[in-house]
Order: sequence, then structure tokens, then C-alpha cells
Amino acid sequence: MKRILTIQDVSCVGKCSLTVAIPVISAAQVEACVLPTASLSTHTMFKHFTFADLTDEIEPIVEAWLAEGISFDAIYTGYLGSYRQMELIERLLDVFRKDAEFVFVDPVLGDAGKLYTRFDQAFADRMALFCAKADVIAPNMTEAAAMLHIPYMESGHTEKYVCDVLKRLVALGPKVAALTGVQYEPGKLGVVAYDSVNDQLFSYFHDAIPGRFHGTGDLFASAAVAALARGRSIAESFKIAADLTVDSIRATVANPNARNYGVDFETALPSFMRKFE
Ligand code: PXL
Repeated sequence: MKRILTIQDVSCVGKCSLTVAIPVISAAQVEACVLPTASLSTHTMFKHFTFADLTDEIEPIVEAWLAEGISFDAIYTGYLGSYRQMELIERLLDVFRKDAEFVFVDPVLGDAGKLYTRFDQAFADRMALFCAKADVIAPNMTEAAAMLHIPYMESGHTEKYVCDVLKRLVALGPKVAALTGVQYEPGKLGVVAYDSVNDQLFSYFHDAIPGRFHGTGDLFASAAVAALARGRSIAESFKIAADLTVDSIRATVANPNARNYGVDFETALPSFMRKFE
């Protein structure tokens, strides 16, 4: 069984980061190992939340893993909480990437044209440097715009614009960049990925569902990482990830008791699991 190390926060309530990554990775029959970067009562879109930074745990955990001879087949980073944390994780990547097939960075910074609470442009600039450690990155339009210092465009993208953004993203260092939230025409939303090694573009579009849904970036990234770890191609992995995300949003919209956070990905897991039988 393949083994993924995922590095992101534990938000106790709110269906994002580790509470999404662990079940999704497990559902793809991949072992999920974790390095929690912080512990929060909820994610930061809630009005009241606690935030306990776990940066000081990183080095002792890494030392213990090295003493045990532990290695990982892939490493996936999500929400990171501080500059020092990024520096320590860069060192961790240098050590563990030797045995890993790929490093996947989801540069979690913001959504809908806004950076999340606690983040600013300087943090986005640091995240852009962090992306140099990745083989694959998967920003949304907000994160790509912040890292590249370009205006945020919600919709009305052209193929030329998306291609240009993707080329600038791979120029940060990764081999592959996948951009989510691409909208060429009203009513259709999708992901476009660029593999700079083979100079290939992949697109996958689906019907847009009105509304903003929290945690979908984490869901998309977790599913893509799991599919890549299971040996699926880049095109197939991002399609599987987009399908899980859209199915989860559909389930949330259909649920009359849906809460205003997270998506009901649990309902969509059975069809995701069937793709790995
Ligand atoms: O879903 C991204 C995310 C992850 N972790 C924390 C967050 C957010 C987005 O707000 O606050 C703690």
C-alpha cells in the first residue's frame, strides 16, 4: 500500500484540511500519515476560533521518524501557518523527497479573490517561493493571482490567459501546475493543468453550481494526490478530483439541513472509492 504524508492543520470542526484529507486518502486505499501544523477550534472563516501553532513539534517528529527509518511515497502540504513553519517543512521535504515519488503543494492562501484571515501579500510571496519545492501545485484563481502579483479574475478567462498563468506558475519551480476555478463560458467551471515536462495541457470542465463552498480546495487536492499516488495519470487524477468535488457540492445543495461550512463529501465517497477497485 502506498503511503502519503500530509502536512496541514487540524480544524476540529468545519470539514477542511486533515478532516477531509484523511478519509479521502484512505478511501483511495492509500495510507494517510499526518504532520499537523496547527490545531484550531474551527477553520478561520468562523467568527471565533482558537489557533494553537504546532511548529515546535516539527523537528522532534522528523527526528523520530528518521530514527525509525520511516519514508513516504508522496508528500502533500496544505494550510501552513507561519514563515518558520514553511522553512522547517522545506527542510523536511529535502530529507524525505529522496524516497518519495512526488511532492504536491496546495498553496492554501485564499478564495473568491480574498486572502484568508491571518494571511497577507508577504505570506503569499513566501508561499510562491515554497512552491519551488513542489513537483505539482494546485492553486485556485485567488492563490495564483496572489502568488503571481496579477489581478484576480473571477470569470471570463480566455485560453490564452489560463495558459499564460500556468506557464508563470511552473516558472515558480514545479513540473506540473493545475489551476482550479477556470471559467471560459458562463455555467461551466473547471480545472486546467499544465505538464511542463511533456509540454501538455489538460482541461476538465463541469456544470458550475451557484454558491461558494468551503473546503472544496482541500477535497480536490486530497483526491488528486491520492489518485496520483495510485498511479493514475495527471489528466485522470484531476478529473477524479473534480468529480469528487462536484459530487460533494451536489450532495450539499441537495441536503435541506446542510450547514454553512464544508461540503457533504462523505456522501460522494462511495463513487470515488469505486474508481480504485
Ligand atoms: O480550506 C482551507 C483552510 C484550511 N485550514 C484552515 C483554514 C482554511 C480556510 O479558511 O482556515 C485553518
